[in-house]
Amino acid sequence: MDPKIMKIAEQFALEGEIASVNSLGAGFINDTLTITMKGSDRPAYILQRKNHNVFPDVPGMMDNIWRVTKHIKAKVEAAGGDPMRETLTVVPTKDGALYYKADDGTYWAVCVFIKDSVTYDHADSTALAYKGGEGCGRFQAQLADFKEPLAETIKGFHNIRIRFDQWDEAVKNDAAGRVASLSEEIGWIESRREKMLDFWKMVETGELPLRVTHNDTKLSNVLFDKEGEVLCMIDLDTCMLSTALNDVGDALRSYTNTGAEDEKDLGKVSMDLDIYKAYIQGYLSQMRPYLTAKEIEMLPFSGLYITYEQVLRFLMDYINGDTYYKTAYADHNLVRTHAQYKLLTSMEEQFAQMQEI
Ligand code: GN1
Ligand code: MG
Repeated sequence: MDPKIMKIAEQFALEGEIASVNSLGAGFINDTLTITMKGSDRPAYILQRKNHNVFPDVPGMMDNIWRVTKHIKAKVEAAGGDPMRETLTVVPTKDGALYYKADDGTYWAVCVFIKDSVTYDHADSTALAYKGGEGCGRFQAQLADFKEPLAETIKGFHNIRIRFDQWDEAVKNDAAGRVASLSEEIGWIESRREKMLDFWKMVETGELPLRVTHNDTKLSNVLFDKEGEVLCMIDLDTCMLSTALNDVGDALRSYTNTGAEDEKDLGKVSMDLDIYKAYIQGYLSQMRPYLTAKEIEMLPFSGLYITYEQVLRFLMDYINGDTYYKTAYADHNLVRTHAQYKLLTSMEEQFAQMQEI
């Protein structure tokens, strides 16, 4: 075991003695490890290196997570649930801080590992999509009365106006010298610019209200128990104020895709309408009492909005020379761009049916 990692794990107020720390993999942004304590063969904690380039304000981020999970715990307790399983539990350092800054400048945080839980990468049944929608809807509903200020952990995260500022800059700078070869892909972004800004204007004017949202609602960020019931939403790094529709849109982007996010065979990529319907039903089972008529009207478009934004983000990272997302091979971000664009066009083709549902 890496003694550096061991030393970091030892900074936290863990119960017992550490037996081992192992990599858990996954995520594009942070590095995630599990901590197993002596006398047990199962992990007791999750240790994460928080990506400080992506999250410039780690203290603000951890403070958000602390307060949001505290709020949810009170809700779970009032409903007779288990507050240690139905939301994340942040474990402070021995000094009482919510994160640890190591000598090399890296930032670390620990939460309790929720035992007997599962995550899924693909929504291959409508039942699973419904449950995921329910989980995300419950998270938003539990936080509907959370009125404390929250740090904006990534500035303009799902704000397409800010994304266009970054985009224009990236295309102008052409850091990796790739722009000349990308005229078709850049055209995909430009041809929809006004339409996407029109949606965001509704957030700017208040026509679509701000709520406490998760902002990274892919299926693998929903934790299930072994019986298939949702325990809680995990990966709360991007929890902040936005429109509720961004959570729906990001989930639709992830759940309804019949292919992988980075699928090379575009014939495999499309939007599954049955999964769409099931997700929306699950979500509305929790959130319908809170949503305005305008929010409900815009549910279908939210899928297009976030999928478009993801096309832009992958392509922008490719233009910038792959500085944001972890990549596994040279053109990975371009492959992701094409696969997400295929999904976007599939949503556009089925938009009338989405609205009907
Ligand atoms: C990133 O790190 P991960 O896998 O939770 C990204 C999301 C993207 C997603 C694409 C903070 O999520 O916004 O939708 O990759 N998170 C951040 O798979 O940028
Ligand atoms: Mg994430």
